[in-house]
Amino acid sequence: MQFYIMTLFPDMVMDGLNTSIIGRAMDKGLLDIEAVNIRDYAFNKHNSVDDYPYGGGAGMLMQAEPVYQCYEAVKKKIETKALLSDPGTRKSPRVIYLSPQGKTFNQTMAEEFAQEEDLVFLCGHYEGIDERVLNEVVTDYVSIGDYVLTGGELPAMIMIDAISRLVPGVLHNDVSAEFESFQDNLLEYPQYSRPEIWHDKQVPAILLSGHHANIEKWRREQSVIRTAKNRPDLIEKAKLTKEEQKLAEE
Ligand code: 6GU
Repeated sequence: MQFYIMTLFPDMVMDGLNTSIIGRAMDKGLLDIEAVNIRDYAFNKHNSVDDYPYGGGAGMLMQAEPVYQCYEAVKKKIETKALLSDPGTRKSPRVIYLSPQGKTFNQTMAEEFAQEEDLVFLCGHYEGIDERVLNEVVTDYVSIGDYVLTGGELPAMIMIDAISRLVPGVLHNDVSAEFESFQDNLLEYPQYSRPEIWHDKQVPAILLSGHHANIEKWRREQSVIRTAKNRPDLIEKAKLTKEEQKLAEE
């Protein structure tokens, strides 16, 4: 899978994604991440890419033309790659604009984006981007939550992390992406490793019993209790048995 990130801060994105699991997946050739600097497409002698908003107001806006030229350059990269590998099969890439005005990112969206061959992220800064270029190039408006950040780089990195771990081969074992939080709209159960006693605290005895069916039942119950306590909004969407429903109401 190939990610392109249109940004004014390419180092921030590349430095942040080069480590750990995502870095290893890049080394293995499972993922490719390329940051493209919007400033390289500035069209004036000062290399500026921002200007005052018409109608007044606080702050500066990113101008349409550098963003558009950057997008055209990314599209060319994708087309060139497609001609080399599978001529004539590449459709226009999805272009994700990171903004608090977008639809809130979730696991279902991550799974949908993970099906794409190429994904393009557009990171805004200052007070935003000229609406006209957004209308021409953006296919998806995505927010990562109800709070305001200074730019789209961290949201893009978060989305790339969530999407990348769903790409086959990126995680050690492909099952570990299946049994986890948000499966069935339930949070994950608590987990324990050695030693058996730590700071006078015992590992729950059932986990040492070797009785797999009981362990599964206990884990499911823990998930229900935890979700009911921390995320009542999720528990409403979870499909629970009568017994589990009771647990959730306690
Ligand atoms: Cl995607 N961008 C910015 N600037 N702030 C945000 C956000 C995105 N999602 C939540 N807050």
